[in-house]
Order: sequence, then C-alpha cells, then structure tokens
Amino acid sequence: MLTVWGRANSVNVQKVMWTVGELDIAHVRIDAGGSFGGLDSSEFLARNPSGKIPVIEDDGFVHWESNAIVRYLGAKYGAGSFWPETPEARAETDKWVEWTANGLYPDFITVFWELHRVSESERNMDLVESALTRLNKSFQLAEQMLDGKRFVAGDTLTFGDISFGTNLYRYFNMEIARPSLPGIEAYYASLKERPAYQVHVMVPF
Ligand SMILES: N[C@@H](CCC(=O)N[C@@H](CS)C(=O)NCC(=O)O)C(=O)O
Repeated sequence: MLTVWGRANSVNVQKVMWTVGELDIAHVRIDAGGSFGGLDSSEFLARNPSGKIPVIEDDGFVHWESNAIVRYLGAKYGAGSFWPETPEARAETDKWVEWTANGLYPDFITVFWELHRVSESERNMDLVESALTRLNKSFQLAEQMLDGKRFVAGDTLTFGDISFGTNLYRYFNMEIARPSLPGIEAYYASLKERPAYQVHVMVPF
C-alpha cells in the first residue's frame, strides 16, 4: 500500500496525487506541512532528511522529491503509456519535466509567492513584473513546444504532463496579464476534464 505525506494544496504534492489518481493506485494520504506541521519531527526526518513534502512509502520503499516520485510511480504502475517504453519516447516527455523545473518554475514560484503568500505591504512588485515577463515568455515557448499536440509528448498523457500541467491551474487563475496562448488553453481545457486533475490539482490556493 502506498502512503503519501503532504498537504493537498502543495503544488509538489499535487503532482504526486494527480499521478496516483491517473494510475488508480490504492493509497492513503497523510496531511503534513503548512498549518499541519510535522516536518521537523524525528519520524518525518527519518523518511526525508530535507524536511519537505511530498514523501512516499510504497511497500517499504521510501522516496522524496516530487518529480522523482512521479517517475518512480510511473515506472512501477504506468509502464507502457504514462511511462513510455522506448528511451526516445520517454526522453521526449522527460524533457518537459526538466524544462518545467529549470526553465519555467523559478519565475512561476516568484510570481505566485509574491502575489499569494506575501502580504500586500511587503510585496515586491518590481520582482513580480520582471519574473512575470520571463514567465510569459516561457509560456510562449511552451506554446511552440506543444505544437498542436494533444499532450506534451503526443496523443496520450505521460509523466511529463504532470509537472507542466500542474502549474496551469494556478497560472490561469492568478490575476496576472497573460499573452495569447491558444494551444496551451486548449490543452488546459482538456486537463480540466480529467477527474484526477479536478480532484487533486484544481484546489484553492
Ligand atoms: N524539490 C522538492 C520541493 C519540496 C518543497 O519545497 N515542498 C514544499 C511544499 S510545495 C514544502 O515542503 N514546504 C514546507 C511546508 O509545506 O511546510 C520537490 O519537488 O519535492
């Protein structure tokens, strides 16, 4: 049985839970982090010495780092479709995981954090504006990368959709200026029809 530790409104926990939902994995989720606390307990740190969520334990195997967890769950429970079989097809979707983490997310989290976690009086709008300019350019690049495809790597949902797609709910619901992104908007509309996305990602922030 899979156990997931982490609060439901953490974007990194959402990647794991969306995967769990798509792959229909029997599981329990235990709230941890944020107002639930518990990340500095010796029991939690024994599983994840970095003191962060998400963490999983699957039949005795403990793992942390959201993208690494999604890859593990994909390889174990989603081989063939969610976790493509050929190295080329796997690399194609894995590129989106790495690009999202390194190209898009640093600006995304700056904008999100300043607008939704920092009080108005403390907010640094110069920081927001410069990060938002780069973030919107990243989304324009994603629009080109998607190139009319149904999902990031073709016709079916794969693990690369998880890290990229998880960000879209917040991106399209923050009060920010966005460029025209017809391909990404159509892709996001299709994600919003998926029950696992509705339950695990479309969560108030
Ligand atoms: N790179 C890590 C980042 C983990 C991380 O920063 N998690 C945040 C939540 S999104 C956390 O543990 N914050 C402390 C808390 O929620 O109390 C991952 O992808 O798992």
